[in-house]
Amino acid sequence: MRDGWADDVLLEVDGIGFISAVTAGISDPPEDAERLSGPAIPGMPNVHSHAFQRAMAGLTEARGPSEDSFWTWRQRMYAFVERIDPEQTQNIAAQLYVEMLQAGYTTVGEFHYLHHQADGNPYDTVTEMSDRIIAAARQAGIAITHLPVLYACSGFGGVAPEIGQRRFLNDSDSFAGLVEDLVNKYRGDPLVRIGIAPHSLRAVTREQLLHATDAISRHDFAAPIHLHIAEQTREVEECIAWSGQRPVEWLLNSIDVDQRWCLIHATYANGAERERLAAGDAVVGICPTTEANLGDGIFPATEYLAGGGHIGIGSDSNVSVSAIEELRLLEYGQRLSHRRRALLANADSPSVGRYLYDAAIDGGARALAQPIGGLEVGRRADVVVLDGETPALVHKTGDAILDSLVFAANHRSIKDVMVAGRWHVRDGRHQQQEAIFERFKTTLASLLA
Ligand code: NGQ
Ligand code: ZN
Repeated sequence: MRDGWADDVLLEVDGIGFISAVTAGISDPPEDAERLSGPAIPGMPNVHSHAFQRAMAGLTEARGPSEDSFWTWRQRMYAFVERIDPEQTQNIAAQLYVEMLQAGYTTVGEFHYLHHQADGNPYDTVTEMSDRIIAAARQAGIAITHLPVLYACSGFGGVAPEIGQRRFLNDSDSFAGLVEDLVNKYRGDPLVRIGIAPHSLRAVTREQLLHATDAISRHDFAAPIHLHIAEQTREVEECIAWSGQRPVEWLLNSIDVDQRWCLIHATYANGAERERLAAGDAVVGICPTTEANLGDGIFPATEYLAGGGHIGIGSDSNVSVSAIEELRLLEYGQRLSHRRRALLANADSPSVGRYLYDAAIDGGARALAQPIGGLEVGRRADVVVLDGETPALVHKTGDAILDSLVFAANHRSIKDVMVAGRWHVRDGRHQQQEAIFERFKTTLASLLA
């Protein structure tokens, strides 16, 4: 990918699912080589997901009694959270991860905060809910960076949590225990990486943030650290009222934000904050469909990327499960606000589809700390094969394939999907889709009853 498109490529995959050789111009392939049925591109990392929210997709689109906002949506989300048990969580996540694979995502960053029982008490096994999420990823075959969330407060400066948040809460010690258990449990699985996610600056104090980063660094010094930041104007105003600083400003002034960090949303990073972010190694995780759905605002990606910033994309609330839609809306948001075209591109990469795909692969690989990021030797064989016989892609070549995929196609142009050298989607169908869908149906029936 980094070197561009090539024809007649022989891709060799070793016994543990890594690419061991990439050779172009092979007109006479070995007899046991499998011929791919269309153009192959790297699988897309999805840097930000809350799996359980998939089960409420489409159910918060009607007006409520007062003006609808991010905050009224959050009340409805909290009400939904009350009802979900571990088995249901697994069934929802497995269905979601099947859909992610079918949509071209091959690694997911699961920002996981639904830790406890409905009354707020921990499960007998504190990792129960995390175990269910990881079991779902294994069922579907998607690689996962699991990010257990530290949630301790309900506002800047250590405000006590609300009742509706009781399934999310930990203190620094119980969180360190959760992280340790998870690291020990999943150490041996190459498709599972454990990181952490302090939920937001609203949900942790500086001391708790430092404890949380210590808790993971003790086991894994390169583990990813994700947090929500500056998504809503109210959040920016409250941060200024508390600290005299904007959220991104506060974070950059208070913590060493290095390449392990992924700042989710950062919608309201101003010019100075964006420059500081772009000069560093952290990734901004943009979630265009959810940010649009929740009425957040538009991240100034044109300016940030022109300044050298790193981005990943995320499906967040999972109201939409499509890498194509996220990338398309990312560019369209910029076009609508600047009233110009072809904004997320540059002289080296004038194709918007190519530029966005490359940027999201690079930043996504870094944010999820997995050995992915291109069809290159030494990286995991996470491959998406497109259907060159769909109307949007037929007779397209080179970067026009990615432009057509991002702007003119839909998931029906995604044919086969491989993770670590194993096919999980063939001809658009996931190998386990029927069984997983049956369990999802049962789960939805009882949640909606
Ligand atoms: C979440 N989602 O944790 O699911 C949040 C809403 C909050 C997004 N920020 C809750 N999109 O931020 O307090
Ligand atoms: Zn989120």
